[in-house]
Amino acid sequence: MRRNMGFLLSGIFFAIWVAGLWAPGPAVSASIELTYACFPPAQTFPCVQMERWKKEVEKRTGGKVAIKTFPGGTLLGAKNMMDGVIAGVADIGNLVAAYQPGRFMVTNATSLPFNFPNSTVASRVLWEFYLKYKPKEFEEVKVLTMFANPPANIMSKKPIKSLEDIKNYNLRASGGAAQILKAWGANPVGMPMPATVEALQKGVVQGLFSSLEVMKDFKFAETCRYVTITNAVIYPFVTVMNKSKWNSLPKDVQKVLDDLAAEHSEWTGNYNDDYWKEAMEWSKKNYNVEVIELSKQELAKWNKLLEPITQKWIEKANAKGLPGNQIVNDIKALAGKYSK
Ligand code: DTR
Repeated sequence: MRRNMGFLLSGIFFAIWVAGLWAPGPAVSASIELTYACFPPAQTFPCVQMERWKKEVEKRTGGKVAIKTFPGGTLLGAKNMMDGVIAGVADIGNLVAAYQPGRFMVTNATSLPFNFPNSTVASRVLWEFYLKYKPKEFEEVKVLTMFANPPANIMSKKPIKSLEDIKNYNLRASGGAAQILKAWGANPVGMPMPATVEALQKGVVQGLFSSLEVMKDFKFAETCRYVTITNAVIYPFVTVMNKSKWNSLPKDVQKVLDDLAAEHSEWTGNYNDDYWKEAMEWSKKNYNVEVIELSKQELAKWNKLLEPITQKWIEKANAKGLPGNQIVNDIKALAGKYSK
């Protein structure tokens, strides 16, 4: 009886296994396959938005397009994303413009200290600003969408409550954000986000300046038990596509990607604005992280120190033949429009 049962069960398992092999594939097999590279680890928001974008494109093209995603810098890293996409190493890539300040000067105007209230507003501003200026810096690629992280704050090993506390303190930041730290008297150390994990462990830096979701996603809460709220600046993220790959796509597919651009920018903003709060709850619960709010007078002192940064950028832009004043005024006007 037992033996018969044994035979019966193995028969059932065998049948399931065979059926698995014969299981029909997806109704439509994709005729266009695209690769998409993202530099930080899979759990971080740049990769979360990548997976959402992939899903939407595959759905909206009825399965005609399939996207193979490469999180964690497995295809291209933070600093070679743009060149890698131009060269066709990946068809699509997501980059942080602030990691190459000189190369993306117009787009990086959005990472001047404008005090955007959140990621959604900053993302919408960024996309509309791009559509208006279509800056030359992206001439060699097709820009698929743009979005911003939530405003940056200080995460540190010691409490920072005043300009005295931040003086000569080694903090990691990149691009425009580094200038902000400098203006406050800190010692900015530039590197892309993934390199920060080791730099903190080795003591090369004592903290970092970025949006707070990284407290959970990179487990910075383990080493940085203090957060000082400054909300000074965002970093612009750009999704770019190889131009000849874009030109080879059928018109209906191009339309799906174009129609998704603004909506996806806003989706990412909303996701970010919810997620950083969850990450901070996690950080407080697991690591007792203390959040420091500067007094109004103290914050006014900090903000005052940032004023020359925008002025300097305008002069530099003008010297390059760019409409510096107009760019800054447009960003401020868009921020006002979307903050309402
Ligand atoms: N603030 C930028 C960009 C950034 C914010 N969160 C993440 C997560 C993963 C990669 C980059 C970023 C920065 O500090 O680099």
